[in-house]
Amino acid sequence: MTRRIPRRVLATSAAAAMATLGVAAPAVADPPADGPGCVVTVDHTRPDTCFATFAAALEFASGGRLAPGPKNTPKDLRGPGLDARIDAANAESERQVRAGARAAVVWTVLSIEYAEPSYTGAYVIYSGSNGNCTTRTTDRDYATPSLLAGWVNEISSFRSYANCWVKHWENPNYGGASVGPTGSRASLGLLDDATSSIEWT
Ligand SMILES: [Ca+2]
Ligand SMILES: [Ca+2]
Repeated sequence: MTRRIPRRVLATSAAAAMATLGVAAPAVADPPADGPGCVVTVDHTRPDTCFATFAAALEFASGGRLAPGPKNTPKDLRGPGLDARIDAANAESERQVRAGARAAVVWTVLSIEYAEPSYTGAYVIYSGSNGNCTTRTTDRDYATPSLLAGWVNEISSFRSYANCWVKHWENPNYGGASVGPTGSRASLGLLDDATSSIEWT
């Protein structure tokens, strides 16, 4: 797990993966709010989808609650207010899920995984359709046994939402070394550029 892939190779891989989805790959150093990125729905209730801007990706990930517009300009959807706006959208999703409104399909933002430390660089937004994580940390509320093409051994930081703590694993299918579960981390430490699967608990 000490093997490191040169960043140039990773960038090329990510570019190839995203090109197949019709979206130009982000420069790794781009601020997260400005660049293209992808949304992965971990329970596979909708396809992985990539967008040209962070605002568009967040709109999809939040089920339209954080749609670009007068109340959600790109400026609002980044910076210090971002976490609060995602939390508010997730709270409404949670309320609907618990009220049994599943027929409408409710989307919850689970975490944003970043390619660079301190929540910068290319990003993937993970979403789910079953509301918040439970407070118990020994269960598995959501999980993905593998990562989007181009993202293996790439994640360097993440922000968690929806009452989820995140556990990063070295190998696919939750094998090898792990970090977490914890809330947001500006650095993945042992698993910096070494994650291949993720659990949300
Ligand atoms: Ca990285
Ligand atoms: Ca839990």
